Amino acid sequence: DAGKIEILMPRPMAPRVIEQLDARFTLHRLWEADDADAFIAQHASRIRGVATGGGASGRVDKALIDALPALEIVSSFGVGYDHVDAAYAGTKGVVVTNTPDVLTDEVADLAIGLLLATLRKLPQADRYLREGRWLEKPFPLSPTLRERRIGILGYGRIGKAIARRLDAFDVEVVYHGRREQADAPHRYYADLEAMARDVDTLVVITPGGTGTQKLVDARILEALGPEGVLINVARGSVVDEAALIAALRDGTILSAGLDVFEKEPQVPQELIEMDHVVLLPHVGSASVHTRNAMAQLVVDNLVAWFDGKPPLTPVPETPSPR
Ligand code: 8YV
Repeated sequence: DAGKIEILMPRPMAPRVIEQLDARFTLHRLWEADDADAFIAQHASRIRGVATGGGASGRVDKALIDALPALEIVSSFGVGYDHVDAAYAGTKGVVVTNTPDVLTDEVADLAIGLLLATLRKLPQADRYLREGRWLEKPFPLSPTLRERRIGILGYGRIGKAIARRLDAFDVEVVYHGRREQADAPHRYYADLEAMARDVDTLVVITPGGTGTQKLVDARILEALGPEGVLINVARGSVVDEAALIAALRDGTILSAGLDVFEKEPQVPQELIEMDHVVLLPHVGSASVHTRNAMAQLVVDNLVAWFDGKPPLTPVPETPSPR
């Protein structure tokens, strides 16, 4: 393999990523090393790219970036890249890429499904039937999407796709984000609490990371009110989970549909025991079709870069690459 460009993969990724990287590069599988630090030290001077799938074992932090002096690019799986210190990578001239666009519709579809499942209690109704309880009496009437006012927290690519879908459901949609967006067909709130007061349904689809830590806290949940429904398809870190559990327990809000949690895959027992919430194991983008497209984009970013071309989907922290 002399002369091949060397890539580090901290944790296992999809077979199609591994196969394609193996064919083109020398791929170092960090998870197979007995001593990760020694392994990195041994290969560090030649590693020019990192491919990562995120999660705790896929973090690319300052320490890893500093340990790889020849590093040029971090190709990360997922649109969210809070597991990569992209700001620090930027200061070192290291390109960071993510996998936007290819998952936008999939995550927006899931958000709508989760919203409807939560309001109309679809998982509960399924359990009810299987338990034979329909034979005794009809399933209790559910809350509704009708006449709801929905606030989208995070009006980026996926937030807009969710808003577009909701327009077809004839409900009022408004949004909050860092700034008002030109030509947006939905009303903007500069203040999240003011929006939470005016709506009864909050859909969280803002990036994770330090800037959005616990943005949805006890105050916001209180403002959402007793008919309030919280849908989170973003990151668990954006919601104060302890405050959410308290709000669900004491009726401060009505219910929640959650695809993400603070310490995934750990889900608080209090939530698991609540029958009025819908809980999903982070499946927003998790269809075969979309995960394949995301995996391919991880490969294509590395191939483009090492072919001397610009990266396909650099994150904004990356300083004007090529
Ligand atoms: C993935 C996601 O499950 O794209 C994202 O930001 O949260 C999901 O599509 C995750 O990135 C996998 O690590």
